Amino acid sequence: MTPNQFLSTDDVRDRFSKAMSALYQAEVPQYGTLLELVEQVNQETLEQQPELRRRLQAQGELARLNVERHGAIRVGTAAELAMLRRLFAVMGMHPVGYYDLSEAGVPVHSTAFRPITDAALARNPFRVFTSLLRLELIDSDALRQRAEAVLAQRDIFTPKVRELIARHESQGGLTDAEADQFVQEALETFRWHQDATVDLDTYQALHDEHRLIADVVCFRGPHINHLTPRTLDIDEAQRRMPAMGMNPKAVIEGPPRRQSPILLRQTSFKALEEPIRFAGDAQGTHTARFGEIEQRGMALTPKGRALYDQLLNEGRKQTAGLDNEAHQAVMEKVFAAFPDDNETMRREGLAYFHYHLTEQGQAARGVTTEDIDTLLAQGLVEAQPITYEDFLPVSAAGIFQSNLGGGANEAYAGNANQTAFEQALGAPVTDELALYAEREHASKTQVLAKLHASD
Ligand code: OOG
Ligand code: NI
Repeated sequence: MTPNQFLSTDDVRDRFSKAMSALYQAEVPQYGTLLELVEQVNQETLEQQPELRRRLQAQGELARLNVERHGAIRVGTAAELAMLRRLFAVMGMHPVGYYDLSEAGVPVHSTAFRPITDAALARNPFRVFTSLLRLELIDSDALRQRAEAVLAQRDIFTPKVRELIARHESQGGLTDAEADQFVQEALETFRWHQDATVDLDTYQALHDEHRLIADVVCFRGPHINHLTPRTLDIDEAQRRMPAMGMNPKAVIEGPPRRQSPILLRQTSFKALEEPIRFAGDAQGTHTARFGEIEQRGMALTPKGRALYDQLLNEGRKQTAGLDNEAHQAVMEKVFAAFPDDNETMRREGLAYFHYHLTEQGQAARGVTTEDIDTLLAQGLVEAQPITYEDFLPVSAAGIFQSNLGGGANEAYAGNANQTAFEQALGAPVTDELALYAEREHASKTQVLAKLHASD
């Protein structure tokens, strides 16, 4: 069989993300309402801001807007994480970034599985924030061993999906029919299970250590715990949530509202309390799943990110306990120190940009200058901000905590261990900043090559 008889990994991902969205809508009806709300706000925003529409169109982001989602799961063992890496690879999703949540009192560390090339991101940027439970952070030997024993009993993958992953690896892809089967079988890993694998006492003991531990250990699989659409106006979406029956968390995480949005702003609504049948037939409830929305802005360079982190920390000292309106007002004041127009941010090296030729640039021949700034000034080249495709550890901690009822344990802090995470994963994670830098660099090289060509 020749490689072109295989479906592209981008198509497999697109099918899977749509199937996942349908599954989650069936499992959590409020997610369907959330999608409607986001779509409505996005439509209105695009109508009110033709300039934004033009920009998104030019960046190739308008087309992906309606398919754009991220999800999150949490797994319990190195073997589960390593197998997930192979499963996501079938869909062209690779581990990017390392997030240490122990700092925020949550006993996990994480990566994001996502597409990495310009073309794959434009097609469907589906991402899954994936956390690995850190049982080594549990103090009690007895409880840790109990959790390990429970996890050792389960297989979160169907035999068929294991077979299809191996086939993808050996033959270099999946056919159309195999891809459909893969999507159905892979979905089984992410599905919700009403039956716990443990009795109520075990659940309670793990829950008392940390709610997250019970969530990871006590079920047959790592149920998808949220699926997040991308909104163009998160302030407006948050405002409208209560009227649609959703109770948003107190504040929008991340940077404040800006002319030139940076990184990522996020808000979520509380987890649902769901009925569970425990081993031995006891009835109880568990809360795990929630709703979230996000607004994405531009990716920052290490210099821009350092400024963001510094201002975020300053802001956080002044915002404890404030409601969203007051919180945002403080953040806006603090972030006045962060330049808020694309050109200044580009010149100062605060954000990443994608360079392309203008119409005039496309007609030009034999240009000799190598200097991008000169070419921009001459109108031959245009710079567009590169969208941030990743996550933010402080925001993620806020999302975890608001949905875990504030369950933070300071004893977990100070335990970043990227090496251990990569060992469990069976591969290094890609540095997200290096990826943006590469994409910026490649666009520059391409533009210069075209302008220098003499024919
Ligand atoms: C993941 C929380 C982090 C985000 O968007 O930052 C996250 C989880 O609760 O498993 O999804
Ligand atoms: Ni999320």
